[in-house]
Formats: sequence, C-alpha cells, structure tokens
Amino acid sequence: MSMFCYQCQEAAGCKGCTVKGVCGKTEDLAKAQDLLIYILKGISVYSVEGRKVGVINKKIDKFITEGLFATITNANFDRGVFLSRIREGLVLREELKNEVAKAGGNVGASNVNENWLKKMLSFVGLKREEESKLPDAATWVGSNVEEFNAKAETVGVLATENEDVRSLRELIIYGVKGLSAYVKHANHLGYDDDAICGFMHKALASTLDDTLTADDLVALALEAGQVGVSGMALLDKANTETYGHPEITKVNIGVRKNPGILISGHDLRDLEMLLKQTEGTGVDVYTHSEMLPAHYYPAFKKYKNFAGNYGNAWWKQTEEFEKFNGPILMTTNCLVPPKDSYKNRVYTTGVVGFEGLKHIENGKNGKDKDFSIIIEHAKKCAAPTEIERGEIIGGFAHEQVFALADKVVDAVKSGAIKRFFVMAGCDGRAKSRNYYTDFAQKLPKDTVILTAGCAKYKYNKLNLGDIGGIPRVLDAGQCNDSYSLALIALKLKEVFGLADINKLPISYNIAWYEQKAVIVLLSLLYLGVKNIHLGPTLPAFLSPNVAKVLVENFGIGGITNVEDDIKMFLGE
Ligand code: SF4
Ligand code: SF3
Repeated sequence: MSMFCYQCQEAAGCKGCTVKGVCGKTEDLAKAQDLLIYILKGISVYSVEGRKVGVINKKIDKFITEGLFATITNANFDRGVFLSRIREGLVLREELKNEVAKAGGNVGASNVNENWLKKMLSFVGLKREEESKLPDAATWVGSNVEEFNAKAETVGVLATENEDVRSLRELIIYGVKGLSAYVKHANHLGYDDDAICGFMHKALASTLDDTLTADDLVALALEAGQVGVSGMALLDKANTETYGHPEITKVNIGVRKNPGILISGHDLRDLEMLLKQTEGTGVDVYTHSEMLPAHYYPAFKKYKNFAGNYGNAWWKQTEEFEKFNGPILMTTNCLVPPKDSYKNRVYTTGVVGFEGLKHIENGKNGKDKDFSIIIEHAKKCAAPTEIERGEIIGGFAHEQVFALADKVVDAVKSGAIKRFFVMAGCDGRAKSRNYYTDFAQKLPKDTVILTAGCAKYKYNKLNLGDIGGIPRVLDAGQCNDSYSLALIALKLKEVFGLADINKLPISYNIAWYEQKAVIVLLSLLYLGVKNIHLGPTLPAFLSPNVAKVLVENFGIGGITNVEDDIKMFLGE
C-alpha cells in the first residue's frame, strides 16, 4: 500500500498525500511515522492502566509527548530518528508494562513473541508477568527495519475501515499532536501537568478501542478541547512567569550590519539560551516566523543583540534563508526541506530533524544547550541582506489587552469598534490564502482583527491604521496564544454582562494548516464558540458525516469569497 497522510491543510487534492507529501515527506518517512504513532498508542494502553494503580512514569510521558510532536507537519523529516524512537518505544513499553504489573495493574495476556520478550526484559532487568488479551499495538514486536516496514503497511490511517470512525480517531490524534507541542514547550520551562499527559494517553489508547461509538469519539474530541485549554493555559503560565507578560512592542523588520543568527519555531527557552550565549560576541539574533512574538516579552528586551524579525511565515523560508546569509536554528516546525544552497547553514534542535542537518542536542545533566558551533559559524558569515524595512507592532496578549480594557469597551460602546474578527491560525503556500490579505484589507474600518499564530503574516504589514489609538490588527503572539484571544473574549463577555459568548460582536475566520490549529479549534469548540469559519479549505480528514455533525452542532463553515463572507459575517 502507498503512503496515506491527510493531517494538514495541504493534503494533496484536499484528500490525502499518497505518493509523496506536498510538505516533502517521503513514503518511507510517512510509514515510519505511522508505526511510531501505533507504538505510542500501545504504550498508552499500559499508561492508562498504570494511572489506575498510581503509576505515573515521567520518562514515558516525555517519550509520548515528544514522539507525537515529532510527527507534526514540517517538524522532522529524518527517518532514522523515527526508527530509533520505534525501537526505544518498544523497550519502554515493556518496561512500563512490568512496572504497571508490579503495582497490581491489569496488563493482559499477550500474543507477544516470547523469545524477543525474554531478551528485552533481561535487557531492562525485569521479569515476565501473567496477562490477558490486549490490543495488537500493546503487544506487537519487531526487531529490524524489514519487520518495521512490513508492520507499518498495516497500521496507517486507512487501517480503520469505517470512514467516520477513522475521521473522528484522526481528529482526536491530530488534536493531541497539537497539544503535545504546547506541553513540550511548557516542559522545557520546567512546567508540567500529569493530568494533561494522562489525557493524551487516554486519547491515544481510545483510538484502538473498537467498542467506542461515534458519539463516544465526538465526546472525546470535545474533551481534547477542554484539555487543550488547560495545555495552552499551562504554556501561558510557563511563558509569562518565566519571561513576563507580553507588552505592546514595535519590532524592527530591517537588518543591522553584524552577522546574524536566525531563530525560528516556537521554543522560547531555546531563544533565551541563544541570546545569553551570543551576548558580546558581535553576532545579532533575529527571529523568524512564529518566533516573532518573543520580542513582546519583557525578559528578552535586555539583550542588545536581539535585533528584530527577519522575513515572514514559514513557507517563504526557501527564499528568505538564502538571503539571510548566516546560520538558522529551527527549534520546532515549520521546516521546509532545505535547498542545497543554504543547507549547511541550517541547524535543528529539540524534536526537529532533517537528514544531513546538524542537530544541537540537549545539554547534559540539565545544563543549557551548547550553541557555540552556530555562533562560530555566524562569525564567518556576511550580515543579512535587507529584504524589507520598518516596524511591526504586537504584544496584545491577555494582560496587555486587559490593561486597555476601558478604552476597548468605550470604543465598542460608542460604536467606534463595530466588530472583532478572530483571524488566528497558520499561514501556508496555497495561493488561495491571499483571501486573508484581501479580507483584512476589505474589512470595514470600524473593525479590529485579533490574531495569533503565523496567519498574521498575511496582513500584519499592511498598515491598516488604528481606531482611537487601538491598532486594527492586535497580535497576541504565537498560535498557542490563541488562549489569550479566548481570555479576551471571556473578559468582554463578563464586561458586557452576556450569558453567551456568541452574543459578542466577534466573528471567527480562522486559517489552519497543521495540527496545532486542530487543538486550538477543539479548544474554541469546548469553550462554546459557534460559527467558526475555517479555511482556506476544510480538513480532508473530516468525513462528510463528521463534517455534518460539526456544522449542525457548532455551525462550523468554510469560506467562499471575500465580499460575500464579509457580508455574511456582518449579517448584511
Ligand atoms: Fe501531505 Fe500534509 Fe501529510 Fe505532508 S503533512 S504528507 S502535506 S497531508
Ligand atoms: Fe505556523 Fe507552522 Fe501553524 Fe504556530 S509555524 S502556526 S504553520
């Protein structure tokens, strides 16, 4: 069977990638990712059982979180990394199984290969316990790449035959993948939440359970949204307690004369380490794409070499990395397979990977990562080529907007602001996404755009003006900062004394691309937000029946054309 992946908005033909991913994912890589997800589901079976008897294994929590994150679109293209994770996962699964059995948990009777198990158990120093029947994902073993390849053929997305069950299972898995990214960032700052990890495992294990009905799976998807809110709140707490609350900030988009390092992705802790290590070296640090909102945090403002933001959303990187001239550090997605012309300047860290690129490992014994190789590389490079000049403004996360609440409320009451448009989410390469630029430009002047995520690059340099000093584009931050937008909506609901969040003058026109947008969407649904419009296309993983459920219960819709959509949103 050929590969099949339909997890992102660029799924070929709005159906699924079957020969090679539009993102660049090869068939071999796609299958290795499928098998890793299968192994993670199997481990989750034991983790769920373990939590019933008080076993919480942090090594397992971390392994599952990072494994999920590595399979997000544009995070890791290195098949070798997935094969290693599969091997490690099989060993960890047996380790956990024994730990759970020792604590009195039910670990079932398996059809496991006895020889293999004996070898693995002696390797981890444990004994065999009695068992009852478990799902194949919890018992299957393979020892070499041929066996992995053969198994991968049978465990992909299409292994679930019923298209509605498949659709709901994948909706849940993609939501949990998005959530894993936010948990990983919080973990990097020393913040954790056992309940969130527990839910991720329950969700994964539930996708193996053939007794669950479509209604059960819809309920689980909404529960994912509830936990998604907790995940974003955890990361918000981690970010703001560590780096302060974002504040209104003007960010330079031009260049200086020193050589520079460009840092992309979402991980603020990586950025902090890089800023500390580059101080006084004569090397400047520029943010790219989703790292732009780092400038809004007070803690990073003290670094004199924190020069500004270079470029735009992720998909323009092939052009912009070329012109940057210096090394680039990818801390998370979105990585585009690099061109040979600049490949030697791209470094990866965390869950990001691409065969042939240099990877910066975690520091030993909790020490900081060592970025000296990138700094030395930068010193030999020319300064970045200027691609634009000027400033962009952002930093409108919850505390900053609450500080302006009186002004905002007065503007709404006086009619100066008629409506807010939440346009959070992702950007992407599809030409049809120019819709969002046109939409922003054609919105009436008495409307304000609330944004977060890399979707903002479609209109954050347009100079759309302000309303009595309130900019018409309020950028809360990264995609996870959609949490701020939800808090702002809840605050307005309170101020206006409304019982229903949907009575606010807020419309939702969200652009999605990868799986973090899926957890943001599920979170908004959990919070009771209705009539969200998703574009540029609806997810390929929504079967007609599942899409119908979302339309009927939540008023989810697509987009048509700018003029008609604006009229529809304004109720004209
Ligand atoms: Fe296709 Fe998106 Fe999957 Fe890549 S991640 S293979 S583009 S559906
Ligand atoms: Fe962008 Fe990848 Fe989603 Fe964090 S960087 S929003 S697409």
